[in-house]
Amino acid sequence: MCVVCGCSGTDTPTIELQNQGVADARGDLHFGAGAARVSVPGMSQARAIKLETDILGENNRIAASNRHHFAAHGTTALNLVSSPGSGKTTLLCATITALRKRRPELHVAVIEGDQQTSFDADRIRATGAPAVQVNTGKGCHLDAPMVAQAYASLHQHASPAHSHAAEGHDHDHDHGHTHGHDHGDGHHHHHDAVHNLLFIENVGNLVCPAMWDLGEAAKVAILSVTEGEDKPLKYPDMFAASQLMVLNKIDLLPHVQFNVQRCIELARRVNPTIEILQLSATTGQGMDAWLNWLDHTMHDVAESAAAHTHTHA
Ligand SMILES: Nc1nc2c(ncn2[C@@H]2O[C@H](COP(=O)(O)OP(=O)(O)OP(=O)(O)O)[C@@H](O)[C@H]2O)c(=O)[nH]1
Ligand SMILES: [Zn+2]
Ligand SMILES: [Zn+2]
Ligand SMILES: [Zn+2]
Repeated sequence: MCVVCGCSGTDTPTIELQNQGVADARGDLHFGAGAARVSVPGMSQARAIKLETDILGENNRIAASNRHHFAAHGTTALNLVSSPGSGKTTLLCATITALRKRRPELHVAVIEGDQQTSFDADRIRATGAPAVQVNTGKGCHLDAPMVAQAYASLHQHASPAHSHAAEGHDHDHDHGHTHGHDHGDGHHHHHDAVHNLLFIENVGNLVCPAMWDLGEAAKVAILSVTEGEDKPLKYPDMFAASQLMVLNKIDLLPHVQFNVQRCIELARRVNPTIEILQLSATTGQGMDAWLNWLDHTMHDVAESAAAHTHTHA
């Protein structure tokens, strides 16, 4: 768990209490049994909770502002989470290519999260879609401020006609839309008639990204059949936080031991309402259902943004 592991650098914890694992009847040790559900050397459970609350609170404040900003731009943002190598970038490249044929009017952009390299952003840019790479260094997840900055710079990549000032964020888009509104934060927007889709590929990590809200409309967990069907139960937070589980690499099913039905059962055990799609990003099998899901989700987001406008009016 990454909030209180010390990587935030805000505080030097003092030794207050030795956290001990709790042994069960078999002698197996549980370090998540305390109130903070995590053990940090030299830090009490109360201190861990306080730090996590402060850091996540600040993140959530910025995530809410991202959500507002996405809505004002008619952008549906999806946060793709998974282990390393499940096929997120491959799926994104195939999706962008398929969407260009199916919905040529749709603007698709990508924020690529990794610890190092710009390989993934380069792969996305090769499809013709704008992409910004966000490298986290030692960080194990994207956070809301990173996404805010990347989204601001994507605006400039995608549409030079309406560049944002990095500070003050004072801009007035006018693309001939139907209506506009003021959020009361000095950030006046007109709604785009054009829909935008923003994919955020999180750092490959099945644990930490679960708890960081980026302002996305939904988290999408990608699980590939080479990883084992028990992953939803072993990493429950990620599957509990996700609206959709994409089971990728189904072209490999004949070659691996993977019980699809059991995987689905385990995912539903941690999240009874999770939607599940099976596909192969490389063969294209199951892609239509995924594209339909994207259509429905964009539609739902547009509807709730319209409802939101009315409450402001
Ligand atoms: N057989 C098969 N291979 C796939 C599929 N999707 C992706 N791969 C392969 O899986 C490997 C990893 O794919 P990536 O798209 O780089 O995975 P990723 O999730 O973006 O990886 P990170 O960004 O490092 O977390 C590559 O060798 C892909 O070609 C699939 O549907 N079937
Ligand atoms: Zn972490
Ligand atoms: Zn804006
Ligand atoms: Zn990737």
